Amino acid sequence: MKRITYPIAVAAAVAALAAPARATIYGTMSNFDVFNDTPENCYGAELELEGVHAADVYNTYPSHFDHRNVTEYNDGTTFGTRVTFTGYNFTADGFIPPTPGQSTNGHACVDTAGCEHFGFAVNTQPTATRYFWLDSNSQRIGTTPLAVPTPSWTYIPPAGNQPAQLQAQVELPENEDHVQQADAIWMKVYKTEIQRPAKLEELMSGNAVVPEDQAEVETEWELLERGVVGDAQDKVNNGDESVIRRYEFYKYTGPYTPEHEADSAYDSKTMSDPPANELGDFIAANMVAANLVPVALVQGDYNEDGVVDASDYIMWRHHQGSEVYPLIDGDHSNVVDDGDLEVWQSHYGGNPAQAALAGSNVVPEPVSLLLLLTGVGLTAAGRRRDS
Ligand SMILES: [Ca+2]
Ligand SMILES: [Ca+2]
Repeated sequence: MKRITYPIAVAAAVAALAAPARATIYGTMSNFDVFNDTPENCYGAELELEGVHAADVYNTYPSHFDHRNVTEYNDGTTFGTRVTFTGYNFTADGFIPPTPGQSTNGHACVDTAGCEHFGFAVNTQPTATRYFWLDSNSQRIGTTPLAVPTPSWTYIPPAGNQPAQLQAQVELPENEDHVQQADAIWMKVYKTEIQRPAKLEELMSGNAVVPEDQAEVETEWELLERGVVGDAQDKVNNGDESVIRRYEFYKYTGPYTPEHEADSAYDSKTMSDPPANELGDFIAANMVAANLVPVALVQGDYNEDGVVDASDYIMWRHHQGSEVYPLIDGDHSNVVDDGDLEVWQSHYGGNPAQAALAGSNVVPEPVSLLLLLTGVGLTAAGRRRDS
């Protein structure tokens, strides 16, 4: 177990030192659940990625929306990309405000009404990330972003005898609409490194790449308050290609000062956990990865496993007609359609002759694969002629 303290005064100096190296992180991704904490029913969501061009958003993970729209914005001082999800399809009534005290482990909302599971993968890291719920007219509900603390990364390349270093900072979103300062929350952080790039779909609670064991605890407990930045800096071992963190957030239920600052009795030197009366419900888990080497996206590799095979066909078939799976949109037509099947076919096994044959709904034995592929290939060709 490793405990790290966070001298806030040092953070600015570290950030300044590291600023020129920002671009050397090749991809960042984030995966998490969010409950609707607005007073209204929600029908859509908007993800705002500051400092990121639309072409650099290469994957997203919405669970329950029919449509995805990606637009760039530029207000003269900052630019970025907005990814807007509409057409909520889990229930007709949108998703309702939550029951107080509900919690999530970072993947529960994939199949649960009342909350939503989000993920995104970008080729450059955003300078800020904001989330908004949308009403039935696709308008933002309120002007304050959701209270999803979002880590940002800074990479310092190796120099001389010094190994590369990676700094992760967590900042609570500003809460400008409220006269009173937002509530404090507890944060616990787990960390691991792997020797290959992480994938968005892997960043879910329970997945083998996600650090969740006590031995992988990086920050035992830290109390976050508005304006306070939590950050961790660590050496990157040779060969590590991805650094993955799991952030857990819990309610702070301890006393506050008249200025609404947390008045906690927690002492990290003498206590392993916060006092029982200060540690409230588990709010959320946020899985975040930084890929330190470029990821070569293979055309037609719709499940990101590095090869173009029948499993990519299965991905394509399951999501036909969807507008929310950019990774499967091989021909960039903004919808999963026959054009993407053609992209898959032309890269199948690196062999165009094999690619004339298409897949099945199970991964079959080699011999039956050919038969199954032939049948489905004909079906797909027939549909194209009809359209
Ligand atoms: Ca594949
Ligand atoms: Ca397409």
